[in-house]
Amino acid sequence: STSQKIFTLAMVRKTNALLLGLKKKGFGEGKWNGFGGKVEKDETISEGAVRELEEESGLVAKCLTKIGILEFEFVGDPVLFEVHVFDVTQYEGEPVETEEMKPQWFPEDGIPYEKMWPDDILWYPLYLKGIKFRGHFLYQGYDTILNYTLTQMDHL
Ligand code: 6U4
Ligand code: NA
Ligand code: NA
Repeated sequence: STSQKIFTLAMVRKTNALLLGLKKKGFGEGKWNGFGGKVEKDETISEGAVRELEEESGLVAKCLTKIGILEFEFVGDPVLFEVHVFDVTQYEGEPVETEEMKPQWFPEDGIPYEKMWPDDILWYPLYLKGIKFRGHFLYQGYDTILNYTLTQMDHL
């Protein structure tokens, strides 16, 4: 039987720049990524997004907008990973390096896709244009997308 794990991914933006974190350990180690993690039993998905962003970057989100839902399957793994993606345009604090992440601002035309999950180059352009989306990706290992769907959404 298939089980499902729910994750958050917070995308932090300022004018023409995006904050990414270099993941120092765990799932996605060595990749540049948005900030997030597993949603816990006692919290909503939005609460999880706010908590994980603060744990990993030091920033406190003041305004979150859900912009996408991404599903990941890995060949040989029965778990379906569901990642809820949020745009964070208002926050308090300054990014700090944490145990998990090293934060850095990137210009929108200088995103380091070659050091990111291979699905990111597919959906970031929608995100950066303000288009909501739903995606499903079948991975073989962590580097190869065997097939995927990506759909623009009016509502999530
Ligand atoms: P623990 O176990 O508490 O240390 P936790 O921080 O809860 O870990 P983590 O860091 O394993 O969870 O969560 C994975 C993070 O990676 C989430 O923010 C979702 C994100 N993520 C997963 N697949 C991704 C992908 N293909 N593209 C992407 N982000 C992805 O941009
Ligand atoms: Na995390
Ligand atoms: Na966590």
